[in-house]
Order: sequence, then C-alpha cells, then structure tokens
Amino acid sequence: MTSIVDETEGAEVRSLFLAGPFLGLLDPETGEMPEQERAPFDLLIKHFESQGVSVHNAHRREAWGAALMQPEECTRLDQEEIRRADVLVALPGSPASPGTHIEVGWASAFGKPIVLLLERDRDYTFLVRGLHTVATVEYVMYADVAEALPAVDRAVRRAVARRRAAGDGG
Ligand code: 5HM
Repeated sequence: MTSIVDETEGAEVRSLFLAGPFLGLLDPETGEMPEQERAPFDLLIKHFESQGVSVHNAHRREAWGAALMQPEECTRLDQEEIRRADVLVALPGSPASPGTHIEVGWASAFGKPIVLLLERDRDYTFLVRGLHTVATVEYVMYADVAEALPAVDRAVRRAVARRRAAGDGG
C-alpha cells in the first residue's frame, strides 16, 4: 500500500504578521496610502482572516497612514507581534521597504517561518534572495496578488510545517 505523506501536515496557522512597504507609499498630499497601494494588503488580510487566521498588520492598525505611530511606539509593538506570530508574510518591496527588511531580519533571527512575496521582474537585494540559506523561507513570485492567493496559502502551510518539522515553531 502506498502512503501519501502530506508535506503540510501539522501546519495549523493561528496568527500571522503581514509586513510590507508603508512610508514610501504614502501620498504626500493626504499622508495616506492611495487605494491602489492598499489593495494588496486589504486583499491578503481579508483572505487570511476568512480562514480564521489572526492577522497583525501595521498599515491597517495605523489607518493606512491617517493614524501613523511614532517610531518609539511601532517598533516594539511590531517586534512583539512578530515574536508572537506563527509566520511572517512579507512583501519586501521594490524599491526596498527599509522597515520590512528589519522585520524580515527579526523574524529570521527568531527562527520564524517566512513567506516572501516577490513581484516578477523586479529587483530584490541579495540577502532577501539568499535568505532561504539561513532561514525557513518560501518564496512566491507574483504578477498579481489576487491570482497568487492559492500559491500564498501553500507557501504559508509549507513554511510553517517545515519549521515545525525542524523542531521549532517559535
Ligand atoms: O520603511 P517602511 O515604512 O516601508 O516599513 C514598513 C514596515 O515597518 C511595515 O511592515 C510595518 O510593520 C512597519 N512600520 C510600522 O509598523 C513602519 C512604519 C513607518 O515606517 C510605521 N509603522 N509607522
């Protein structure tokens, strides 16, 4: 009898931290993220929450720029939430989001599983491209975030399962 091994067995995900470019996307006139820049975050948040996953996202927390926190407030909060999360899902951004790169660094140092969403035909820094050599990383290459959702789900489950199989879920 053939047994089928489910590579995502044990990949229950209760919480995730969604990171991505923020300050660089604010409209200088309004101080808020324009609708089209919010869209991928909004979509991902709704998608994960519809599956019962608790999502921590600073863009939404800070009302898309309308309630921007001070550096002294958001830094500790973000680090605590990443420490608490089962997985970090990040859009490193191209051009690179400085804050997101710090968050990805924290997550890898904490041993968290990481899913990196990389837009096709864009440039990403060497340490993002090579992060899988030192951390549990799944990459999703996308042209359109909505179309990539099934691939994102698979990547999240795979990253979490791989990390747990390695003996540390964080
Ligand atoms: O450098 P940038 O703004 O692109 O950094 C974005 C990341 O830093 C987000 O993933 C968010 O979690 C965090 N951040 C935050 O929590 C950033 C800013 C502004 O830089 C903020 N709150 N006000």
